[in-house]
Amino acid sequence: MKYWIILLIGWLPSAFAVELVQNTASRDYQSLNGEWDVIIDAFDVGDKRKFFTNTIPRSPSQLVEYNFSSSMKLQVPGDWNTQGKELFRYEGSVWYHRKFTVDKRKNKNYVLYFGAVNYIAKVYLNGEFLGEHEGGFTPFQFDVNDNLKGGDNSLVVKVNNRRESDYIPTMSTDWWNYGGITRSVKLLELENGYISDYSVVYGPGSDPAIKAYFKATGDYSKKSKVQFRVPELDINATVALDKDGKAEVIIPADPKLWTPEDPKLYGIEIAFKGREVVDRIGFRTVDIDGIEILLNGEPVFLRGISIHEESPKGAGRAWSEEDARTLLSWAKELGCNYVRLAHYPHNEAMLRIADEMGLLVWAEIPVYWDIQFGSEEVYKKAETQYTEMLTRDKNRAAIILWSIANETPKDEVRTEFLGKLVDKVHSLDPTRLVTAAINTQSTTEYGRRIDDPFAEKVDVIGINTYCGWYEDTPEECANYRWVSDYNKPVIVSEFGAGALQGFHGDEHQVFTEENQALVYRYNLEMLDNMKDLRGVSPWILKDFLSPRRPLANIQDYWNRKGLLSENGVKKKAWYVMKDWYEEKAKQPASDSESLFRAGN
Ligand code: GCB
Repeated sequence: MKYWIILLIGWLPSAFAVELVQNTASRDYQSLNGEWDVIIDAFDVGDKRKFFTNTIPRSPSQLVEYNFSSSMKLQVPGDWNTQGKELFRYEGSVWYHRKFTVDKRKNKNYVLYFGAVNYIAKVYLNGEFLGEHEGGFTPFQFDVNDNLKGGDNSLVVKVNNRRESDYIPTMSTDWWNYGGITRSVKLLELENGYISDYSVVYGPGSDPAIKAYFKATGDYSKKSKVQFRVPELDINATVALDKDGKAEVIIPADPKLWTPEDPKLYGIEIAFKGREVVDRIGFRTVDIDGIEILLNGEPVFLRGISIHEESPKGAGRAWSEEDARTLLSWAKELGCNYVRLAHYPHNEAMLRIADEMGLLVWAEIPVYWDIQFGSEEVYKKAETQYTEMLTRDKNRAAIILWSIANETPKDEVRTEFLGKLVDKVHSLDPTRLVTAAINTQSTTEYGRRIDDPFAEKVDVIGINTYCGWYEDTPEECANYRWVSDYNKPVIVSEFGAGALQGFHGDEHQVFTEENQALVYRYNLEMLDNMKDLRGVSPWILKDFLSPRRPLANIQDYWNRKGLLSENGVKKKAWYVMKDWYEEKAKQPASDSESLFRAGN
């Protein structure tokens, strides 16, 4: 296809405030993963004693009270909690150090890229402070052209995971506060001028087209051209950059659309100044129409499961492609076409493999429970975390829902904060839907009423409900009738019950597998009666560590609501859910118009 046009309009997920190199896997880089030296610094003495200078004692008479080379070692990426007994419950500072060697070349741009560090990272290269990043689950980077030396370099990162009231998340969460450099570290070796960011999406309409955006960084001129190819669609377009190094283009195209059943991905190539970046992109649309969620214009029912980013083999942060494949394969085995990636941005492998496997995704940041909604500073942090996640993941077809928050108090201050964030996310990405997990429904004579004013702001309403576990008896759930004040699709984003795998007994004895299965059965009857229901993601795929779950011999600090044990052994409720999904997959996704609108 040779026909292309340039339009400079802003309907793409594109012009973001944060600088992040898109698709680092397709760049030249030196991996800085592996063994790092660490010093545990519970009392934060390292700043004053200048650990970042990595001073090596010069003579036996010189007093230097730290030494990286003789200190403890930890693997990066990886949380520290599961790498040493003394660190299991540790919350505080740990200094990381490693050396690396660079054959520094002229006409290259060097960028130091961190996949994620929980929660605060202060980064020093060769004794110089590069900067600080806040937020435990999103990437960040530093331009290191001035600080990087040819030959040996010394990199020091101070990591702190102490919880604070003005952080996101804040003091209390129902998951383990894994600290450390939890995702890969890369020294990117980029060209002098390079395409730092891009987005490629499908636009429907009477003239279907692929819309692409490119942004160059470094050395480019107004005349510089980007070559954009999608070989399978015979697309080969030459796009000129504007003075800010940006370009947008619309190319008429009729690709095979990405669906969960047939997750077709197209190879794309972006060539600039002799260097090519490659990616695999799915083309699809997502929309709503009343209570329907439309994927490529067709109603879809989201058969999902909630997932924490925890190792399939037990405790520890998951980060690898192998972990992602295991977790998402379990979701497929359960009969899912959808996953809720709770409660923070998961690693990039989860999104790329969801694209590959055909799993639709709900993504979220940890605006969880009672963060400081009254603080403008905290609001800015939420925007930053959202922007970082969106910038990294905007090219993943799998993501259809950006979730704003989980279980937040129903009051004006929070509703204003979240409303602002909805508007921001919509403006950053007009191609996807916005949702939130809401647990503040009112009680009626017959069940529950969705009437939280914040539900007005979102495209799709997420509902967390623990009927038969935290409230009411399992049997009562079947009689629940839900009404909604809003003509919008509803996803039950959480329901569930705890069970210790292998613990058997009476159906009404809590924590037995039988009881969990019972709670599931009655909740599924409740869901069968929710006419606005267009998706479900029970809580949760597998048991996960949580400091809030101390019950000895049952919980032992594991939240036991998994359909799988912490090591992946199936509980009885797994089969209840799987059977329901099997039936659901045979039914049409849409139902008649809601019979349960409030006031009907
Ligand atoms: C919830 C939270 C989730 C908890 C879950 C539970 O409502 O959203 O983070 O883990 O309940 O197990 O209580």
